[in-house]
Amino acid sequence: MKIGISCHHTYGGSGAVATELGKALADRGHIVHFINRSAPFRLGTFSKNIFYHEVEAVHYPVFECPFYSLALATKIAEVATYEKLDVVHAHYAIPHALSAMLARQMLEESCSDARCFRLATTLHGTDITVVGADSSMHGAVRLAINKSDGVTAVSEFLKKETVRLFDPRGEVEVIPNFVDTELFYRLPHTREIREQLELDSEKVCIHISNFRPVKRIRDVLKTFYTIVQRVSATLLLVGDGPERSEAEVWVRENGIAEHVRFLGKIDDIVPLLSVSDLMLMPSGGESFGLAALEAMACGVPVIVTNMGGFPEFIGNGKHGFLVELGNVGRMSEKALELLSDEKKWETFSKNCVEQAHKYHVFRLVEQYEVFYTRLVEEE
Ligand code: GMT
Repeated sequence: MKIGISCHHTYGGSGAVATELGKALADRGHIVHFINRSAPFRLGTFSKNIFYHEVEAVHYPVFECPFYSLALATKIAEVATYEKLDVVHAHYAIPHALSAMLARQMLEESCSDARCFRLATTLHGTDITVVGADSSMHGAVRLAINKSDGVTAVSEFLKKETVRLFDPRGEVEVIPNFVDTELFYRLPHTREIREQLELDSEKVCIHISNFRPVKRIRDVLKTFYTIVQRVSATLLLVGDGPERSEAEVWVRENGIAEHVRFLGKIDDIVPLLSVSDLMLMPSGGESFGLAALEAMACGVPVIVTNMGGFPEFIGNGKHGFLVELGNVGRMSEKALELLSDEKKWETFSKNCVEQAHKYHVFRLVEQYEVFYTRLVEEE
């Protein structure tokens, strides 16, 4: 098949999922065209069957801001025509699915017998739970969902939220996030990485996110604060975003700065996960939580909240612990339980790897292939 993919190129789960899916489809012989503002952060170097088309929105003094969504629609229409795309897969209802919808109208307008692509939309979370819930965007998200030929959500939780908030006309299929366990595994030799991070024999906690309020960085820091009072530990903070500066102030004011490393945005997180003993992810409403699955693939147990998509793939007392939102006391108690019991940690770590294998990219890419085939055959 010839598949166009449009996604956010920035550091985050949806871009990672879209890019890894594109790469896996290309490996299986499909031709994949990324149509984006910038190359997605995990795309890497040239690879057979993958093409990248950059969308440039015009900067003109009369316009207050460039019309990216319109430029994207025009580019999708162009690529669909010249490359004869079977499917355009939009990751996020807005702007990608809306732009693809508009692209389709452009094609219908320009040539009535043009063979048009089918529109697949994957909902990742924020477009439903935050943006779509805002009245200014609600109608746009609903239209994008209803005009897509097929819609997937990354968890049962997100599917339920979509149905509750938008009452879509068609079915929403759940295809969960996935991980390539051939790339995400615990590296056996970590001495050099530990040296680079100036780690001694202490326990290592990790948090990876875009530091948005939903990630509750303050809960990460408070949990770690209690941990480091009891055991020798370092916290690796990977990523960047609006709450980072405040977090830097907090660790200084609370006297734990020497135990916390702000590493910024790092694409290859496997070496960091390989030296980690525990992931802290106390988010308030994660539609899936890809970073947790990637940590589990590297044998890192997780402390997460008991909400959103987490309970669908993380077993409480098996792969880590699911704790009520904001209960940092319980989070640190459970973290310490794991960090101070080697045998228990080993069992959890093994369970995590086994669980991550159930979400191997090979399995999930097949589900996407079946989904695309159905859309094309339904035409
Ligand atoms: O979590 C973020 O803020 C990034 C966001 C994105 O758009 O990249 O992640 C969303 O999509 C991921 C991939 O499907 C999910 O694993 C994340 O849980 C989801 N984030 C939220 O729901 C907050």
